[in-house]
Amino acid sequence: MNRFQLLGLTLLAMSPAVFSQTENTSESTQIQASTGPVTVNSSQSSTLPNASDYAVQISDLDKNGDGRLSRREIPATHALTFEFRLVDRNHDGYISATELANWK
Ligand SMILES: [Ca+2]
Ligand SMILES: [Ca+2]
Repeated sequence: MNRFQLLGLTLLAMSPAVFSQTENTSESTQIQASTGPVTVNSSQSSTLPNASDYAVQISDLDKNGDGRLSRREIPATHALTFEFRLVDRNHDGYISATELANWK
């Protein structure tokens, strides 16, 4: 019983705001394995890309200053993460300023 009670409290604590602020990719995977897809569905709906994500500039996320964005530099919940393959038109693993401009 204690395990179930703990799990319930954990799920209650995971509000959409928490999901959007933390990198929860591995965390949500664990939840999916232990409790089924219900929690995962709610987390997916709460992490849909924000409209403001589409106004991003290279300099906003370019942590190493090389003028392009790698997957590591983009937050897990950012719209660019979901559309990386589409935006990276030459499939070099990086999003350039030109590719980002074409995305908007
Ligand atoms: Ca970079
Ligand atoms: Ca590219």
